[in-house]
Formats: sequence, C-alpha cells, structure tokens
Amino acid sequence: MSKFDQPHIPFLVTRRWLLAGTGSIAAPLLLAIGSQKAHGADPEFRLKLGDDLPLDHPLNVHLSEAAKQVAERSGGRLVIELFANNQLGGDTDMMSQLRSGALEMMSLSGNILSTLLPLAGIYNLPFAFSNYDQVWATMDGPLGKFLRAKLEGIGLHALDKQWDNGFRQITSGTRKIETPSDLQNFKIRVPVSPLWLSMFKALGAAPTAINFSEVYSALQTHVVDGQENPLPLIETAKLYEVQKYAALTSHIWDSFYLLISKRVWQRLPPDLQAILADTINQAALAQRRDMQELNSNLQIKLTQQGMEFTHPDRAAFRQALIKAGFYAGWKQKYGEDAWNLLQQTSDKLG
Ligand code: X2X
Repeated sequence: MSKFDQPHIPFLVTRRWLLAGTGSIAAPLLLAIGSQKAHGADPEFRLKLGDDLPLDHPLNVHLSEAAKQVAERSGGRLVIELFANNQLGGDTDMMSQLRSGALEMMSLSGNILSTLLPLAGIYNLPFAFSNYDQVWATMDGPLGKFLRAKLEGIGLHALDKQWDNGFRQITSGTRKIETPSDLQNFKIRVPVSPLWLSMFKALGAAPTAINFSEVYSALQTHVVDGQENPLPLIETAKLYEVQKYAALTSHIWDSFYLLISKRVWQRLPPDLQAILADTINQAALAQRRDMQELNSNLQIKLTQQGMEFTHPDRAAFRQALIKAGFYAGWKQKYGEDAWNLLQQTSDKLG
C-alpha cells in the first residue's frame, strides 16, 4: 500500500457512537435478536426498536429478552431488532424517525413526547407521586388509558404497560443541593421538555435542554454543572464519573411509553399483535420489579463510586413551585379533565 492509499476502515466510528452515554466503547451497541437464520426463513415483519438507555439498564435487559421471545413465539415470523443507547440518534431524532416510518418502534418518555402531544407528559408533573403504588395505579388506570387513546390520535400505538425510568434525583459536580435556594442560577441539563424547563426556571435555576445522548459529554466539558435522573440511569450511564453530589429529591417520576407506529401496528395480523403486546407487556412488569430492587441498593454502590448524598425536604421544593404559580399555569395548559384524572391517584398538587 502506498502512503497515499486510505487504510481500510472496518466500520465508521461516529462521534455519536463514541459519546454513546457510557463513556465506554467496548460493548457492541446493536443487539440484533432472533435473526432469520435461526428460523430458516425470512421473517414476515422486521421491526427496528430504538431507545436511549445503556445496554445494561434493566429496560434493555428485559427488552432484549422479550425480542428473543417474540421471535420464538412467532416461529420467526416477527423479528424485533433492538438499537439501544442512542445508536440511531438522540431521542428527538428517533422520534422523527418513528413519525416518518424510518423506525417502527421506540421507548420514549413523556418528556420528549410532550413536544408532540403536551398531555403525554402530564404524569411527569413534579411531586405528583411519593410511591410506586400511586404510580402504577395511575399509569395502569384511567389516566394511562386516556393518554394512550390520545397517542392513537397522532399515529402512535402505545402498548398497555409503561416501562419504569424511576424517581429522578438531582446530581451536581459543583455544589451540594439541600434546599431550593441551592438551585439559584445552577446550570442544569434537563430533557428537551417544556415542563422541565418551566420547573427549573420556577425554582431559580438556569436549565438547558439537551438530549440524553449528549449528557455525559455536556457534564464532562462543563457545559452544565448538573443534571437530574433516576439512580439506575446515573449508575448505568456512569454519570458518577463526572458528578460528585446527588440530592435525593425524587422530584419527578418518569417512565417510557413503548410505542409502535400505528401504520405498522395495523399491518400486523391479530396473532402477531397479540404475541408482541403480551410478550412486551409481561417484560415491562418484570422490568418494573427489577427497577425497584435496584433502586434500594444503588445509594450504597454510588457512594462507593465517590458520590455524596443529601436528603432535601421535598415539601420545600413543592412550596417554591406553588409560590411561583407553576401548578396553576400547568393546570390551565393540561385542562381540568386530565388534571382531575391524575389527581384521582396522585398526591395533591398545587
Ligand atoms: O433524557 C433523560 O434524562 C432520560 C433518558 O431520563 C429521559 O427521560 C428520556
């Protein structure tokens, strides 16, 4: 080879791939499950499923298992290929792909989805929940049903069971957070969601909306000083490497809708629809159980990894939001009907 020849590059390592959230490039980011060879024939349906979480997050552990089962139960007719860890782009990109037909399935939080359908994120209202009994009574109950029906109206079929992301906690690389006043002018990353921006502005912080695919690098390069996410994600995305303090505010409970484009859903024959829905909904229930267990051990693990925890009084943050008119404003945006459905099973807001 002359010195002018290009060396052979086996595959393209993109910036996105390198920054895929974990800071580690060792693990393959594509899980292609239930390949056609295993079943000897081309599948009738091959669906790509994209998500934004690290491979070892319980959501991906259970989704990849579910994908295997779908291939088996359908005799290889239906194959789901899981693209984890923002491999297809950040959430905003993947959501566009889902709408355009380039992607068939996606797990997506109400936060990003609210940029398409504001109501989809109503369950993210801060301090709506204090425990998982309330959470699942809400999302498996009347409000969840109401929200899934609204999603059909914008061409998205949501499977019945949501997947847990968890109660969100604030982390910081620069200061301990104990009271709302510690958030004054705090440069914090939030998901691309009007509700989050509005909440942290109401608390006096300086929030910036950034997709999760860019969060590790935004913290590492000090574009922002903090972020907020549930402990299982702080652990699996290794955010403890670039954050020092964690304040256990549990300010927002968050989860993922398991979405499939309505056009694709309607093309599936009823027997494949049933296999898909049943297998993935069962996996969601198993994932919820794992998340709760994981949550209880993670404080110890993250402490060993160098994080320091504070236990703020949640009521003080809620009071600050009430005082800023936060709940009154959002009640108007969401409307009485949805607000009252939420309040049937949530803590009293406002
Ligand atoms: O973007 C985040 O922080 C995440 C992954 O937790 C979501 O809510 C989509």
